[in-house]
Amino acid sequence: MSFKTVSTSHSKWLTVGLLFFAFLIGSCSPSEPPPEPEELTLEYLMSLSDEELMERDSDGDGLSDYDEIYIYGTDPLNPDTDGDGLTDYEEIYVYGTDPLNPDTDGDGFSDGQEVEMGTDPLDPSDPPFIRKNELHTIYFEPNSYDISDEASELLLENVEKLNHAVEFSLQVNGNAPDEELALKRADAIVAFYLEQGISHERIISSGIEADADSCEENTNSSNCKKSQRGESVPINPHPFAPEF
Ligand SMILES: [Ca+2]
Ligand SMILES: [Ca+2]
Ligand SMILES: [Ca+2]
Ligand SMILES: [Ca+2]
Repeated sequence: MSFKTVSTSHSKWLTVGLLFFAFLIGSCSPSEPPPEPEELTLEYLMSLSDEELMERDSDGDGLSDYDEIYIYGTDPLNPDTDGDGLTDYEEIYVYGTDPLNPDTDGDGFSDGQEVEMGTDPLDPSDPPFIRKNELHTIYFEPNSYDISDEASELLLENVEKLNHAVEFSLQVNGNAPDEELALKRADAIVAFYLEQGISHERIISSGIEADADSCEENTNSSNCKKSQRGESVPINPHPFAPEF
């Protein structure tokens, strides 16, 4: 009976001693990381060892925290650092684009948009693009629908752009104080494009009746000039337009 009591008291002391020893080791250990916070921060990740960072992929994009922080300079807590729709991993290992630049080739379409469109995110001339005001507008003499030599040259430049950006179609607008003349002007421009080999399917045309009073006071006024114009407006075939 008495032997049993002594034994219990011994084991009690042994347990206390072991716990104290464990506490000492624990509190003295310099390499123990702070507990993982509920919301990960870069600060917390920076407190981890290289080995630990190499084993972690906090944002699940396929790149280790170590590679993101020390090799690529990307955000280890954001799978798409530059916000262009492609993950950091895809940019580095699949498309060869810059994970820190949303538009690697600088053509105005983001890397993600280019992948979606099937164009080359590393080639600024792909897709060939005609910007909104890039096609020339021509002007007619009052009451005429003849295309002047000067206007022909401008239209030829338009043809060149349309031949380069073959996926583009265009809207031709003839303007005139009366509808009949407006339509004739539109038709004249369309005929010019057809002669130059632009396919009929690519052209939509309309005649627009412009302000009939605009030329009465002054045939040189900007309003009068506007009513004598023939516009060629490019129609973007892509689901996106460039940023600039
Ligand atoms: Ca990662
Ligand atoms: Ca990205
Ligand atoms: Ca681009
Ligand atoms: Ca491109």
